[in-house]
Amino acid sequence: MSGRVVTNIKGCLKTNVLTLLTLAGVFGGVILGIALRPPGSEKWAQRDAMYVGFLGELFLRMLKALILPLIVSSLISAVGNLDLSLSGKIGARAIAYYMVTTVIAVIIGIILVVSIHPGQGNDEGIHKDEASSRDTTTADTLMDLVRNMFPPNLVQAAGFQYQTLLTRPTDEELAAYREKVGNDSAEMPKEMFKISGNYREGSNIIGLVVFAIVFGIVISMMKKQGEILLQFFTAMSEAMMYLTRIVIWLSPVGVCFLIAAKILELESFSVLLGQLGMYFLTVLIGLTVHGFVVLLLLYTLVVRKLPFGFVANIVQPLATAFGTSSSSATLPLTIAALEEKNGVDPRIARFVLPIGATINMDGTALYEAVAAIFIAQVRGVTLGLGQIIAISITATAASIGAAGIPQAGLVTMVMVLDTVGLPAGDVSLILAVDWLLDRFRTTINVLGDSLGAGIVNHLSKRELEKMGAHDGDVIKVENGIEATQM
Ligand code: 7O9
Repeated sequence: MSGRVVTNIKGCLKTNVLTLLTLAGVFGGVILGIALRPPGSEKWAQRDAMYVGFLGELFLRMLKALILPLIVSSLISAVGNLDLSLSGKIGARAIAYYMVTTVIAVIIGIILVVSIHPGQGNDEGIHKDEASSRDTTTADTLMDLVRNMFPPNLVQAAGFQYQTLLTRPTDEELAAYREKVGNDSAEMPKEMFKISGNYREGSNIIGLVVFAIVFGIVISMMKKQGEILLQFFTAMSEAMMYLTRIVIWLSPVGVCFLIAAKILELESFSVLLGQLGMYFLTVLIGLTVHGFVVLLLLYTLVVRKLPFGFVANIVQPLATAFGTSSSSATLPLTIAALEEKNGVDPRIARFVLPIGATINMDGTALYEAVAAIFIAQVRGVTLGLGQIIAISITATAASIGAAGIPQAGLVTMVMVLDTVGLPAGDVSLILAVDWLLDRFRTTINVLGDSLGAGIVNHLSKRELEKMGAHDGDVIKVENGIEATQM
């Protein structure tokens, strides 16, 4: 017994050391970047920056390797280990939390951008790239999202996402169209372009998540017959967490070099102080208010406990989210921190967090709403209440669907701009600061997912206890067997 206490204390010390090291990695990366490229000097050649970022790149590759087997096995094992009615309840609680918090995030963003008014109504001085136009319509994008939920081939879904393609008319077709409408400078509307589809590189995470959840439900309905599969996926999920606990130790170094390399290849820092400065600040204030006031308040009210200990325990994944700007790459570390330090039941963490990483992006929703209205302000377009509501709805939808849309970052932003008739190319107005805002909003995304898991865990505690204690390793399969025998 005392041996266990000693190992517990050792483990506790170990994990805090890791948190401190990761934070040191973030600051070390900033300092290293600035030291290698003093303010005012030219950006580094891409190749040289790549050398500096190499260790960070390796770290990111290792994390990404964990994601696919981890989410599939975790979801199947978590859903399979729960009673059907209970997994339904837990899922509903999580979805309710995601909806409420995302809507609040968008509202905060809109209130701030309308009252701060960062776009002065002239676009001089903002660096513009060549406008990139996109042919697919918003309806196409949303239907692709639904198509991606049902992949026809699971092996293909591990590497490719479906995307609708519209083909512009050939010269002859255009001429025929112009003749028909009797106007020789008319453009053919997008709706008349030829439709085809192709598979783009990038995992179809939404499809895999949907399949894994349904598969978990089926295994749980099969009772005894499904036990061997449940054991397999539970052991798989454990193995991936073991791997995570190894890779986690690379995060200080990885985060440090990722950030340093990013600083080396930046165009310039001055955009942060110029016209985009106010926009940058607006998003940053919004993210801070949402993440550190609203979400923490919500946690305190629901769980009836101060949230600071909980947050202190997830600083390590938060710092990694900042360093990698990817909430999915951070997911293994988020699960580990919640289970091992915050005592969240693995059946909750492994069920709710992969879904949260996929569809719950408060920071992204807030950012997209602010960005669209900022661009309208810069363009001198006045938006009515109806248009602002339309932006909120699309920004919410875009944040939920991002993982199911190929090339989500740009595409979803264009979708939001589209709702108020702003041209796709205007995305380029904000690209200069996007890399940094991405890091901040990813951190808030991970914070939102984690607090959500904590809240759902609290709300579901009694039901979980009724189902049987659970201690996070393969033993839980036995609980599953007991449950099915009753
Ligand atoms: C941000 F569930 C998982 F973990 F397996 C999972 C894997 C991949 C979940 C999601 C994804 C995924 O591909 N997500 C995705 C997210 C794809 C495209 C865009 C985004 C949006 O990302 C955020 C943003 O840009 O605002 C942010 N960088 O949270 O990672």
